[in-house]
Amino acid sequence: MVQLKQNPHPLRNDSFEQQLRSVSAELESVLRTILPPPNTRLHEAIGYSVLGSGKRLRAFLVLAAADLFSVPSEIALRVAAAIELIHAYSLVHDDLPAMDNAHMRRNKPSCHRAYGEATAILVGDALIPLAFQTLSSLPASKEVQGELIQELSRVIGSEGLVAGQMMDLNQEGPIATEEDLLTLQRLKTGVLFGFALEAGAILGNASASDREALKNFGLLFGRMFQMVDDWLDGCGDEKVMGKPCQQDKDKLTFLTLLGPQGLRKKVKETLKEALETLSPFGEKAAPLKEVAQYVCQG
Ligand code: GRG
Repeated sequence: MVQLKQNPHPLRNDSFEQQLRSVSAELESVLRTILPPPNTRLHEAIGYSVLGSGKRLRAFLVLAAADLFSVPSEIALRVAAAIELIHAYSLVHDDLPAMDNAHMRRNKPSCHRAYGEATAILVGDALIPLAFQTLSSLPASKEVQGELIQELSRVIGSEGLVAGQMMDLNQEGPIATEEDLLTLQRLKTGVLFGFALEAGAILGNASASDREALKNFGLLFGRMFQMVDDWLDGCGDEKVMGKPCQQDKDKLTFLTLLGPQGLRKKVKETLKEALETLSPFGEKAAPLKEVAQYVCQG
């Protein structure tokens, strides 16, 4: 059995920003126990891509969802780490010259700019099995491990994240309608947020209806997140974003589709809808409500 660190629960602090910082700090220590030591160039590049930055929203969502069912934070943090490893892989590969060709990520040169393209591809390749290894060594029942592994492999595969990336690169035809855009964003962004929430429910042996409600919250959260990301790309500050803006001005995005005012209205409506999905959880869902409101501030 893996030895778990007994720390105070990172969601037991008063302010939301403090909770997010606590989750990030706890996650960072768990990630350091999971990642290989920086004893090779590949391992160094893995650490470069995973540690030290990122908002850790997906990790926060796992912790907040798991806490609804009183799952120990030490277990939820390991699942959060697995999701953050997958997220890091997707960013490293998304930045590659054959994809978005992005030079900066998290306020520093993207992995391929720092270590070269071949190494960046291999960093992503190595992060995927590391995430699944983390789930398969989780101190939880085989059923819980199995469900997490099955669902994560589904959402990141060719009917999930990878399908979203294909669409985003126009490899499945042009993104022409609002419906195309909603599908693209659900696959590229929504499903991993959906899984973060569902993972909390799986860990907590939640009822089917609670699990569904949380997954729906995650999907709406992802849509809202992407709407705000589009708004920031068009109207935000590069220094705050840590990456160049105006990258999507020639694409169909929520901003080009709805305009700044229409987009603000849509974000508000989506927030309302997302918060409604949390009604079965009452007061206990406060951290989830706060993270949704935080994301909408942009
Ligand atoms: C399969 C190569 C491949 C990619 C999958 C998920 C994805 C497609 C690409 C990731 C890149 C991307 C721009 C996704 C859209 C969602 C998004 C804005 C991600 C950035 O997430 P943040 O802001 O990142 O939470 P931090 O750095 O805070 O962790």
